[in-house]
Formats: sequence, structure tokens, C-alpha cells
Amino acid sequence: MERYYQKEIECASRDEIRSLQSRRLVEQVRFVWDNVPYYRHKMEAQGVTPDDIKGIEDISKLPFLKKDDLRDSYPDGLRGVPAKECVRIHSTSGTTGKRVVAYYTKDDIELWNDCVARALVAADISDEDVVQVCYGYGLFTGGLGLHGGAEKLGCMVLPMSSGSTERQLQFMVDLKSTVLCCTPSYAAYLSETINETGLRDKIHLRRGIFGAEAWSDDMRASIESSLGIKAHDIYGLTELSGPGVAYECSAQKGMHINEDHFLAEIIDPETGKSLPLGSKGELVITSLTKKGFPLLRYRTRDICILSEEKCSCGRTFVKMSRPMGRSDDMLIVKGVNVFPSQIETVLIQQGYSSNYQIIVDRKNNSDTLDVMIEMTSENFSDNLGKITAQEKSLVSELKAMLGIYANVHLVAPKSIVRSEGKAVRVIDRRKI
Ligand code: DLL
Repeated sequence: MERYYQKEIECASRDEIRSLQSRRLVEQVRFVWDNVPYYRHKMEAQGVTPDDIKGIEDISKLPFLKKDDLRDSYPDGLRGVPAKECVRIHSTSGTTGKRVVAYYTKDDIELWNDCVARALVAADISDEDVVQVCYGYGLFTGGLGLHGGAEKLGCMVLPMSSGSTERQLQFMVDLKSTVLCCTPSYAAYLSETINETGLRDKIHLRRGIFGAEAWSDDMRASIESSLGIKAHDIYGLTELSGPGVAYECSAQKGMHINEDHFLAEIIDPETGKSLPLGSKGELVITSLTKKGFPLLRYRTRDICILSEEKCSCGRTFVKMSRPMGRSDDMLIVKGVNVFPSQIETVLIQQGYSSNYQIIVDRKNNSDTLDVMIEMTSENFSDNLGKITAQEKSLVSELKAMLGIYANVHLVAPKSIVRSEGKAVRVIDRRKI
């Protein structure tokens, strides 16, 4: 286990980390230039050669890669090695256009497992733990990603995949799972069911590793208290291997980026200009070691803040805040920018559950915004006669947060369809 708390790397001085990143960047740029003609052409178009990249200070000379590049080069235009050297493929869950396909060599899988194992160690998980993985297995990276890291650490892994809540709970009790890995929305659903079915005293959970979608500190507090666990965030994306690009330590204040494998930058999503540490902007990541799918300056579209502040856990890796929305899932309603996370903040502050759905439509040439909010069983039965008054108060809270009017509908418990993977929060019916 000690192997995965790689103190000499995770707690190295900032100068040591930067110099390791510089060395790796120079090698990786040369590797990509020699092996990925799609990116070499982009560099040539920008008048850059590997000789121009002497260290991380030169990173902004390199062109960005965007999701469109990944679609244009589908299925293998960004692969860095012959197919024969790859041992696995994963793919994004995108519903529009072509899916993105990512390739992994044996070494890529090893380093990915190391990154996830570090994340588990940072959450105080060890080879004593029984880890129930309820992220989907298959093309989605959640299942196999957490599985690989936990197995590498020597944990006993329950490869449940998503769904079959009844079976999840039976195994959780009978096999004494101590760690739960799933999306935060599924964790909230499981915790509701555990409490409703009186299983709370029969479970042995002590940690949760939740990620793959946006969640808030309030949602964390509610899951932690209803399950009696500590819940840790984990971040990643298929294009950059999967979960484990960044992970939360005992401080639970932001996620350390595995900087020996990933170089992080923040840019202005409109202009593409690099922003200084501490600014809010789009996260751009360069993979420094992966060879199967070696992406340079990949625009994640996740909006966050990077910080080099000293962490109480002793790790010196830069921390990223929770993603605060995506540059591409910002809704524009009646000309106003609306992020689903703003709506969630109001709901949680007002004591509602995090089960909600936002429906945007267009009637008579004007946008409409409807928010369906599920009541908890307590506030449903206690307040049946007062729903209209509660809806009115939520309308004014949302107006204060968003600056526009939203129709609010408080709906019965469990009436919004649950997702076993990432929750579907927004339905945009406008045909523009
Ligand atoms: O969601 C990988 C993953 C699996 C991460 C399990 C964590 C746990 P994709 O399906 O490619 O990969 O989706 C990546 O999900 O760009 C973010 O917008 C979002 N996301 C991932 N982790 C978090 C998180 C996986 N901790 C996209 N908080 C990313 C908020 C997250 N959003």
C-alpha cells in the first residue's frame, strides 16, 4: 500500500514537480510529432516544432485539441502506437455525433491503475477494504477504472457494475462492503433506499468514492450523514484515461491533480488565453505519459479553479476545485446564462433533495424554464397542503440566483426517473 502513497512524488517540491513535468513534456511532444500525423499537422499549421518546446513554460505555443478534433480523427487518427500495441479501448457516453474512442497500451493501464490507487489511498482506503464498484463496467471508464486501482491496492473488489439496486444492497450487507464507488446521484438514491428499508444498521460502509458528474458540498454532507461515511470526490475523463486524473485527500477541499502524469492549465474559454493560477476558467490537460492516446492541450470544457495552496495532507500536487459547470452545458435561457449547478445550490439550501430536472422549451418565440423538484418523503407528507406556498418561495429564490423567472413544480418522492449512471438533469426541447 505504501507504494501507492508515493510521497517522493506526491509531496515533492513545486520546483521538482515542474522540472519533472518539463522533461516529460519535451519527450511527449517529440513522441506525438513522430507518431500522430493529425497533431503534427496542427503544430505545423501553427508554425511550431518540437524544438520550440523546452519546458512547461512553452506549453501555450502548442495548439489545443478539442472534442471536434477527436470526432474528426475518429476512429484512430490520434492513436500514438500501432493497434497491436494497444490492449484496451474505452469510449465516451456522448449522445450526439460520433463517440470518442480512446486507446490504452499495457503501460497506460498500469499508470491509470496507479493514479486510481493513489486516489484510494488518499481517501484512507487500504488492502483491508471491500470495495463495491457500482460504476458501469464496459466502454464507460468508471467501472474498470475504479476496479483496476482497487485491485492494484490489494482490496477485495466487488465488480457489481451499475443497476440492480436490490442486489447491490444484499451484497453490501452480506459481503460487508466498506467502500462504495458510484456516481453521487446513485449514492444518494442508495442511501435513501438503505434508510427506508431499515438497512442502515446492517451496512459496514466507511468511505465513498464519488465522481463522474457535478455534485455539491451540501449533497456530500447529506450522503455522509445518511450513510455514516466520508465521501471523496474523484475526477477524470475518458479522453485522458478515466477516473483518477484528480482525487480528493482527507482535507476534502479540492482534488489533487496527478501532476506527474497530467499537466493542467486554466484558459479563458472565449479567447483561449492562459489565465493565472487562482482564476476561474476552462481546464486544459496535457497527458505527459500516455502513449496509446497521447492528447496534448485537451480542452476539457470543465470550468474550475486551480490552486497551489499548501494542503493539510502534505501533498504538493496542484488542486482543482470541483468543476463548477461546463463551458458547453451552460444553458442560455431568455438570453441569460444558466448553469444547472446554480439551481442545485438553491434547492439544497432550501432543504430539498438533489433530485431535480430542468426542462427548457420555447413557446411563442419565448424561452420557458421549468424546474421539477422531488420532495423528500418527510416534507411531502408534512406539507401536502402547503405546496403552492413552497413553490412560490422557490420561484423567488431562483429568480434571485438566476435573474430570470422559472416555473417550479414540487413533485412526489421518487417520481423523477433515477439514473444508475450519470443523472439526466437537463432536457432542452427547443428546436433552434
Ligand atoms: O466520467 C470518468 C469518471 C468515472 C470520473 C468515474 C469519475 C468517476 P466521462 O464519461 O468521459 O468520464 O465524462 C467526463 O464528466 O469532463 C466532467 O464534466 C464530468 N466529471 C467527471 N468527474 C467529475 C467530478 C468520466 N468529480 C466528464 N465532478 C468530465 C464533476 C465530473 N464532474
